[in-house]
Amino acid sequence: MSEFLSVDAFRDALHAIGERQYHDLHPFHQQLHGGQLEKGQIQAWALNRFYYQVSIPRKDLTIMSRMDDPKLRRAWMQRVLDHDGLNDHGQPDEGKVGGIERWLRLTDGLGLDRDYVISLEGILPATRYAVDAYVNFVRDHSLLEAVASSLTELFAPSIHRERIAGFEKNYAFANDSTLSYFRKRLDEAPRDVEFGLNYVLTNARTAEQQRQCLRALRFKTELLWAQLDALHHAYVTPNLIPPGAFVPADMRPTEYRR
Ligand code: PQQ
Repeated sequence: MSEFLSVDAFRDALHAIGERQYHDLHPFHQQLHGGQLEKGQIQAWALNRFYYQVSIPRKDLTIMSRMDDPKLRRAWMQRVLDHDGLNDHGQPDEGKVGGIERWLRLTDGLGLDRDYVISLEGILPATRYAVDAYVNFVRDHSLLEAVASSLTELFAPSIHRERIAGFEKNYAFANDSTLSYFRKRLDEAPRDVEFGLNYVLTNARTAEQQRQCLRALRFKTELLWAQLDALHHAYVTPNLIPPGAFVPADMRPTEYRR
């Protein structure tokens, strides 16, 4: 049995999970940010990641449905609005455009058809399973574990900064519109994560609860990692695209036969 950790030791243990296994370490991200991917491979990443984007508000609303305290729900509500936005059009309220619309500006800039992206028809089987696992996790575990699972956002601003710099340096599609999602998250994520981290540090009152939180955060890093494994397998090497999944214009899909 592990023992109860001091607040500082518990915080360090949460951070250590990010150090060890956050998806900034994944080769797919390193190639993406380092300018080593072709446009079709980046299209595949953005298309698949769109399912994560649209599922985040479903995940946050699932968490909210488990909260009894209106104050807590009000605070958490901001996350849903950040992604869903208060309008879709930009002018004159550009600041109120949500993350989903901003992500679609990225997929527009990459030359993907919006209706196809929104249809989710081209995503990889593993993307669907990994993302759904997140929504199911927050439904099926304690509220404390659900909040803890969101704490990968501790590590997201640094990957977003790396991505903005890497895209600007390496890819012609990088511009204010295609980067707007990531720039906006740099303001939003620190506020979310401060709240979430505080909640977890305050409400994990036993060694068992601390352990559950650490496991929840680990589970989350794994589902992020699994998405990149699947992208790498389909679109980098061995480049085996599952039947029905998106095929970039410059790739010839393997024919699967019985
Ligand atoms: N994670 C959440 C969450 O768990 O509630 C919300 C977000 C993330 C975002 O809005 C993100 O943009 C985001 N971005 C990345 C990334 O680009 O690597 C990772 C994560 C994450 O760690 O879950 C999030």
